[in-house]
Amino acid sequence: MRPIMVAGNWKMNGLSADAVHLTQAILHAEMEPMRPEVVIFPPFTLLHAVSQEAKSSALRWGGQNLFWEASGAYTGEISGAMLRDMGCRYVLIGHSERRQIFAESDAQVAQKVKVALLSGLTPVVCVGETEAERAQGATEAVIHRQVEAILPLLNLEASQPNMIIAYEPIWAIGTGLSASPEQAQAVHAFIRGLVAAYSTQLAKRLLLLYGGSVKGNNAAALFDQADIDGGLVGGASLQVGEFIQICRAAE
Ligand code: G2H
Repeated sequence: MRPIMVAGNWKMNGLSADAVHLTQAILHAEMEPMRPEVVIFPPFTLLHAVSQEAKSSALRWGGQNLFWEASGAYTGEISGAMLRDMGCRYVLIGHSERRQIFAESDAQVAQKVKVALLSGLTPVVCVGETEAERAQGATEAVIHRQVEAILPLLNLEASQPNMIIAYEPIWAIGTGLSASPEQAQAVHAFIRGLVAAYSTQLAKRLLLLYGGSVKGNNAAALFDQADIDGGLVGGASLQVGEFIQICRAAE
């Protein structure tokens, strides 16, 4: 049986006081011992505040992005070692907002996954199709292209997968219109099948998160699906009560 994970992607929201408040609220929600594993992805500026609050708890945190070089003249960028220095275990890579607004390509996503792994971080790699691609019947082709770009980086020698994949249909992000559990399950099963072509063992153990308007009232039905191992939560992760309800739906 796979573990379950609920991850909160705060995106570009929050100041120090918000980070302290949100982190303390999660810690006080009496979810210890935590099942699911709860991970928060604050903006870089809040990583220190989160780490100070959460350092002796089961709560984990990660960065929302990183750069593929280790150091140097790359103004405004953040390295894997810098994230590790902030106590991060995870890093989001290839979120659709990075792919769409900052034109990140599949090749760049793969470079970032590679450097995350070298830095000792677990990448949470986001994939997903646009509304137009779904309407054209191209969902599987898009997911296939995005997933195949990173699968050569799977460590086939390891007993556990070295990455997590999050399926986030772009038409469901921040729109309030979540994919139905059946729609999400179909794509998750497709992704697991792609991984199985590399290793059936790793495919069985790979965590596949769903993201896109996950809320307290739809999380349980999504997490009940056979190939959905938790959620990557955006807007609702900024509302304490809602986020905790989502975590409880995964317990
Ligand atoms: C998708 C998701 C979090 P939201 O971006 O990664 O955001 O839950 O607001 O749709």
